[in-house]
Amino acid sequence: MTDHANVKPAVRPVVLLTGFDPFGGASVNPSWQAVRSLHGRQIQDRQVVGVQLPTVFGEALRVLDTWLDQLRPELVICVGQAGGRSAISIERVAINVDDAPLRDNAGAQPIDQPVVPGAPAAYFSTLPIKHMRANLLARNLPAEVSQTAGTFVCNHVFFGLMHRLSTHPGLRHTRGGFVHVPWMPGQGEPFLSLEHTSQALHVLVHTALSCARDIAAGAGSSH
Ligand code: PCA
Repeated sequence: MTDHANVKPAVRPVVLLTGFDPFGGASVNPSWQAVRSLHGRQIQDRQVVGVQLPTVFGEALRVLDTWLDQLRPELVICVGQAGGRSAISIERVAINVDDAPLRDNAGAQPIDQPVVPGAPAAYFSTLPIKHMRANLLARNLPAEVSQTAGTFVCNHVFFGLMHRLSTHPGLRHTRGGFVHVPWMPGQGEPFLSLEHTSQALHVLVHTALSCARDIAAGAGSSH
């Protein structure tokens, strides 16, 4: 399911942002609310396209792949909710593991399964994660680099994205990664206002487009 199925093929470079639908009994997901608020915006002369992914193993990646094929974006940032985290979490690494702590929105709960059989154990984000953290902190937005995106649907999508970008010839120049956002008000604590989460995503897109290399070009941050 996507909310923007009528988006035309790109005439200008595209930034693809994805968020998830609510899961685990919640009625909202701030990742989608924030992504939706940026849909249709121009950032550094790029067109931002926001797409909602289902919180469903397998199906989320099928939807993502369709949009990657259609848009051939320059940059992809997938966004998910991480209840309990207090900062915008810029993920460093995706692992080839599905190990669901709860059922997804289709009732599945894979345990100890690969996201992509035969694929590498892990991929690093190709976003300038330290620059992104620095630019958020400089604007008084809470930010951290996270070493794990978990083993639920978010990591599944992050891994599937990075595998696709590293293996599909048409996406060789596309950079991508994953960001977790805190709950929004009303979901529990700690929370971050939707305005701040949206503002943070805008800063992250801007930073990724501006910085081809990271501050300290090391593991996972040299692209
Ligand atoms: N967060 C979940 C999946 C969907 C979402 O927004 C996760 O962290 O895996």
